[in-house]
Amino acid sequence: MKFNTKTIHGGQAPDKAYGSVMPPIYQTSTYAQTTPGGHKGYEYSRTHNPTRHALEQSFASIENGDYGLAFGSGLAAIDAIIKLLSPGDEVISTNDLYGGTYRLFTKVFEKFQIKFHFVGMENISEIEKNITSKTKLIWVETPTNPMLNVIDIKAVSSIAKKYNILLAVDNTFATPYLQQPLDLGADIVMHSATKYLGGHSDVVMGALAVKDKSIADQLYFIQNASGAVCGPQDSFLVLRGIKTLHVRMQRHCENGRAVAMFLQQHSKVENVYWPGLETHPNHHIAKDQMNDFGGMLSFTTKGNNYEEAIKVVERLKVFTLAESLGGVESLAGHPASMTHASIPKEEREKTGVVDSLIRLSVGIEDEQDLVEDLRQALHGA
Ligand code: P1T
Repeated sequence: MKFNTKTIHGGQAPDKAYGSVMPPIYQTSTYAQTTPGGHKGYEYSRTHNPTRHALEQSFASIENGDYGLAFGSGLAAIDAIIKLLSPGDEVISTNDLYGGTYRLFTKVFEKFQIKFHFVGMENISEIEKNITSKTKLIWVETPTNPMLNVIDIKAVSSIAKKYNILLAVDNTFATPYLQQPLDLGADIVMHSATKYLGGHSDVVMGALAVKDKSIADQLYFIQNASGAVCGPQDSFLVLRGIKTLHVRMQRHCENGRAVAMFLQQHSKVENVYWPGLETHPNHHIAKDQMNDFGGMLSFTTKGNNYEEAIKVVERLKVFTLAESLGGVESLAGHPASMTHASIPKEEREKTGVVDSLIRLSVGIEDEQDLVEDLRQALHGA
């Protein structure tokens, strides 16, 4: 089955009871048993729920995995991955990453003696320099949030395999429409399904997909034991969202290109970060690893002025100033004060998250309306 068919049919068959084409919303916490243990595969909805199960099969299918898992948020999915580790273990992570992931790593898991090294993985040799006998996981976000750095998953995977280290890839920005990390050698692929998979800014959810049964079994154990699962209604909404992922992504990519081209030639704009630009330092990797370049981009205004950047995002009318990304509507954010405020200023500035940085999640509205909105917002800058 090809990707555009998997989004609609992957892992799903008409419901056995009445043939409903969409999996029903099994809004139940528990299931009747005829005798203790005498049930139809479902006992309690933290452990299994048929609507969630249909969604988990869809996750596995679109990521070319064999096992899928759904969680109550992207961070809950990351939390489950880190719980594969033990005190004393070390993790090497991309140095540019979602602020909430950084906070989870440094403020929650460091307390449990897990050590995190944040490195610029655009230069692959940086990873090997930080590997010790305690390194158990490499955490890659690509493209990164918010600087849109592109990391060579295949190259990182060859290092991970050489040292027998797990490789997890946060595929939120790219989605499996653009890149399929398990096929490039990753052991675990993770999503904030809140974003493009759901696609309509109406659900908070996390997703994992893996090929290896023993990793899947450990993750299912953690999912059930820690209990950060999502409900059936949200599972249904994300299943519905995934059915249009490929058509939405196609338009996100087209509009992303139009906006990047517009910003690149604008006199008030300093830098544009979008992997599709030939001037992007990792464009060659993106071209190789991704099918297109996505709808996420960031830019800085000339003069690196905090107040000026804030005024630009306030003036936007079609773009909504909001946290999050990946929905059909265009959103704008100011990472330094919003999504990445939990990263200390000196740390975030090292990776380029300066005060004038503005991040755009380019939606699927009319391309000209989006460009005109940015033109008027930048006008007074
Ligand atoms: O918000 P949640 O569903 O828990 O997902 C966390 C997360 C994980 N990974 C990446 C790459 C993300 O972008 C996010 C969430 N990001 C935002 C809310 C944001 O505006 O960047």
